[in-house]
Amino acid sequence: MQITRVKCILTAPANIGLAVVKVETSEPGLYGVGCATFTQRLLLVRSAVEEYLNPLLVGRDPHQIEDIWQLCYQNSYWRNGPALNNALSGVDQALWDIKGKLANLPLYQLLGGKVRPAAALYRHADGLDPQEVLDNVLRLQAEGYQYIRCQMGGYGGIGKEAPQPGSYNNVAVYGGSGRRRPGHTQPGDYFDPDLYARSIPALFEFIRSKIGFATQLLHDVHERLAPIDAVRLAKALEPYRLFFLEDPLAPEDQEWFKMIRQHATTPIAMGELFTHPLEWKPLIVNQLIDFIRVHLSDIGGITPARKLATLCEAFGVRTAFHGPGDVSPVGHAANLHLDVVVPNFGIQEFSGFDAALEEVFPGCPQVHDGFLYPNEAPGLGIDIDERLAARYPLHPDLLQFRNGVGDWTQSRLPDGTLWRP
Ligand code: GCO
Ligand code: MG
Repeated sequence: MQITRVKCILTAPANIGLAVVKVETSEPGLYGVGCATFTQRLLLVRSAVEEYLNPLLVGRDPHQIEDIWQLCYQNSYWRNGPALNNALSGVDQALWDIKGKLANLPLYQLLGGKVRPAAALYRHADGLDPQEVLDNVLRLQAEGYQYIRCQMGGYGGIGKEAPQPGSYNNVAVYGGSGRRRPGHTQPGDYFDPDLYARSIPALFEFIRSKIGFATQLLHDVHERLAPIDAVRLAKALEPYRLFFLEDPLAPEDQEWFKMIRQHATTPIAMGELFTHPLEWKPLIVNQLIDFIRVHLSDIGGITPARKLATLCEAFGVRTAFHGPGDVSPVGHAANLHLDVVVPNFGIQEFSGFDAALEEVFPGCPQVHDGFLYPNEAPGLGIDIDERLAARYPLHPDLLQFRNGVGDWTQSRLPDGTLWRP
């Protein structure tokens, strides 16, 4: 049996650009699918898949997953990075899908079998004020969710202000903080880290006073704070007993995790931006984080993720794989097959599937009462209907990530400095 073609399909059923790799084989009707979604740079991933990996892999034996993974990883000499890792993940997940189809077993069986029937999920509650966040928490509780992430005003918090280039003395900004901006700042998604950091303990005080402590609560800092302010926030949130505080620091600020540990017992989750083993290794072996939340396709797929989960197991770190809307349903299925087999599973982030996604991706895993259940079909148990996928082409702006200058990946501090989104 040989690989006959490796291609990359781009589609946006829920208006988020997704990339899915299909590996076809010489066996009639036998193929696999894998998630390769790097929504901000989809064209780079497609080029890596179709112009580099396809010629490298055609003619090879699809059984040899580890060898093919190592080949794709080493072949460019310079390795890692989100574009190459996503392309590699697409191939890797598709090969595991094929392996399951050949064995006529769902992937979780090949990975050792279930240690739990389903994965507990966390969903996101947001709102512009504490009451609106609470309303969304109550709605998710009523739907059966026992883990809820609370944000107020999205990443960077409340009080964001529309850009006003060239104007002086903008006083009444940032939700009444009175912080001023210098003149002639550039357009961007302005936020005030201080106002944000102060608003979050107050939010959790309010939510806990209304719902008590039975439901687990989480929060994502999304690297918006200066390191010492992240330390301060982790400490301030202790009384509200978070399940975890997510991405309190940027990967570049690694050394500061020690400081968080010295000052706070709030559990720490980290890693959706990781693409290189050297980013996670020190944090795990020095027990500086509690949950690893890598984005499976950004580290290269199932093959490295199961090794990473095993490394974490040895150091008491639990998994919390990244599960936003810019993971395709194929990627969510891959997360789930690992979630049900790893002993050190923590939680699974989930963004929900709308009707269009369910239609384009037959076999989407199903949610019951806050848990996500894998299906019993062989391999990943999910497919892509290419004809339907083509009905949701990417608008050129989505395809090339030509988002407006005021958009969220052009975040700025009150004085105009560009900051991490
Ligand atoms: C999360 C994430 C996402 C990312 C997104 C970037 O925790 O779900 O932070 O919302 O921002 O995946 O494209
Ligand atoms: Mg996050």
